[in-house]
Amino acid sequence: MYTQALNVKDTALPAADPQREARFQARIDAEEKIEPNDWMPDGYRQTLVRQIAQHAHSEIVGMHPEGNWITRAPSLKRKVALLAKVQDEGGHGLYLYSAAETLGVSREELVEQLLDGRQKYSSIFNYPTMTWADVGVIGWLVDGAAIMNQIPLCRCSFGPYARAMIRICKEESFHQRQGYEIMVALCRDGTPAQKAMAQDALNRWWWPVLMMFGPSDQDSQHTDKSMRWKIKRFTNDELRRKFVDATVPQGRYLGLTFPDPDLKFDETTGHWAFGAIDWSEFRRVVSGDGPCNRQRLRQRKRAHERGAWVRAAVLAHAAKRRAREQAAAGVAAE
Ligand code: BYC
Repeated sequence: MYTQALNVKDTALPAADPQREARFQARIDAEEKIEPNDWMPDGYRQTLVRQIAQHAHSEIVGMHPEGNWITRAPSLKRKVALLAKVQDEGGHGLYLYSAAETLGVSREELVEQLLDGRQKYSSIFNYPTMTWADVGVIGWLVDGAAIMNQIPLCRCSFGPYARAMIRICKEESFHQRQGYEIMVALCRDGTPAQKAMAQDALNRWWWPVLMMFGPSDQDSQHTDKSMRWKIKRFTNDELRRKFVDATVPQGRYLGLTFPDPDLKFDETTGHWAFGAIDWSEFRRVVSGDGPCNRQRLRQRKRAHERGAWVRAAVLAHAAKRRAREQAAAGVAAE
């Protein structure tokens, strides 16, 4: 739906055009949406392509950790819900690739850049799903963090991204609830062994989930510009803090303990204070050396190769249909 009449990057434009940039910034400040055929600074376009592509790749690679449990879900009801959730993630990836295509890049280019390592996907999907409780924790925490980060993106200044995010957020909130409901079943209605399994999953995922929000504000190289352009509405640290505040009471209701001895409610600020994040782990995972980085990319490459015949068939079908339509239009014109 976004792929008609694309605004292809005009390489003849001068590198900087202060007047146009000022008019562009005034539109952003007035909360107008920027649409694909509107003029935009190169940096704005590049930031969006980078972020939207990384987001799309995260949705697609994010299907793997949970997909791992579809065949082993503990009941038919759980299997149906998980299957639907994983399919939704595939759908989110497709909306996002379409939104990126309005900026003049093709989905093929973006997928190629994911597969050859030039583009990233979220660090969180490089961790393994060892038990069924990991599926609960992913829904509760990973989707919970995703919603916290993505609700503000519904107000992103770039129209196609903002509109895609509205639908994605509705689906993500269902994902979060299905995850939390698994946690309730394990922790409040389950056996001591099930609760221990849930605690173990929380212990392994808590810190990587906090890293999902990105580096701390002082180390985030893109936040200032993205906030000025209203691509981002909150900084990484602001969203991380909101997430911790929302999540700690949920964990307490489950009777779980967060793996952070420094986690405590600060009466003066009204927020939960938490311990130091190990940023060396984040950097290691983002640079390709996390527990599952190699496996995830291997799986994606294999899936891409195995899907080659589907892409060829779809293109051949589209070409045949176009030829038929053109022939029919030619007959009608005679
Ligand atoms: N992992 O300047 P910063 C989902 C990179 S999918 C890897 O703060 P920015 C789901 C960053 O790219 C969830 N890399 O960047 C799916 C930059 O490097 P480059 C995905 C990260 O863009 C299936 C550098 O660090 N959500 O919910 O201003 C199942 C400096 O960072 C990460 C999105 O993609 C990371 N975690 O802010 C379940 C949301 N964090 O590119 C759930 C959209 C940072 O210069 N994206 N980096 O080489 C965003 O909101 C922003 O891009 C971020 C980072 C907050 C993630």
